[in-house]
Amino acid sequence: MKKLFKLVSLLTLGLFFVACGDSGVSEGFTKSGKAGSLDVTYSSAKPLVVGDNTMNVTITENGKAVTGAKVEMKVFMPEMPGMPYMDFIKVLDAAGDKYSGNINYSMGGTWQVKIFIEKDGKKYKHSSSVIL
Ligand SMILES: [Cu+2]
Repeated sequence: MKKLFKLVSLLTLGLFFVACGDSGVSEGFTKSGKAGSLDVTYSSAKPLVVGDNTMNVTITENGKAVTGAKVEMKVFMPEMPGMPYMDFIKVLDAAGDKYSGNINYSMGGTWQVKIFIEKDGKKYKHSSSVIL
């Protein structure tokens, strides 16, 4: 019941953000793409910041939610002059059709994003990037 309330709160919050999207205030982050035959969306209710971010991933196949998958999110920054390679890897927690977890972006700049999905013995990969 508590979970349901939380979900409803999040949905309400989501609607609020959509409704207020034009103001540019408190706008979240969303990005979508493919992982083989899967459609992957990853998002954050708040704009991405340097440090901790709660990232949510939803996956569909032919418009149908993919549940029971193992979803791992990896963000990394290649080595640059004066900066070593850095990454952050997390197996996301599954709740129904939503996978979520904390991702720490340790500095500003462009982060490569990989989302690894294992479902029914098959492996999929979504490649993306975010700029902080
Ligand atoms: Cu860097």
